[in-house]
Amino acid sequence: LQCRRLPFSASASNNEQAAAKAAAVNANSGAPTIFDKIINKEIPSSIVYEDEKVLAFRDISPQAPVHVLVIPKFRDGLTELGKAEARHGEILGELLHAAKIVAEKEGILDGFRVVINSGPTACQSVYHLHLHVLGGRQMNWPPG
Ligand code: TR5
Repeated sequence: LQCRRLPFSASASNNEQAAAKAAAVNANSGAPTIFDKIINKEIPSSIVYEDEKVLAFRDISPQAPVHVLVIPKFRDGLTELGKAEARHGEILGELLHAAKIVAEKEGILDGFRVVINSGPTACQSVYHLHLHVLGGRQMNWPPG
């Protein structure tokens, strides 16, 4: 696996690369992830938006001035987008709408990016579906 993670303002962290590899080994095992502890407030996070079904909080390793993760509070089998089924349609729509609310709250409606990494080859490292909302700087294309 070559999951190079280049933090916005620092060099790549060996810890993060190791974490991505370890997570890939357990990919889709269905085991709880660190996000469950964030949802349950067992671990503090910087919450940007929250409702009954969705939680949005700042990424601990921001890749842009604004980097917020949007997650479903109930994973319901959605370890990754690649596991989505028809019954997930409603929550998937709500997650996208929450991403827009986050962009509005963060003042980046003029331009922002939503990213979903699905699976080890896409460098997914936490197996609880999440949208990355990125902005506050000029975004480039294509992504790495
Ligand atoms: O690599 P993928 O797409 O799976 O994204 C997972 C994201 O979760 C990464 O951008 C990580 O920086 C982020 N992450 C990981 C942890 C964490 C977090 N964001 C906020 N708070 C976190 N805590 C407390 N612990 C983490 N391990």
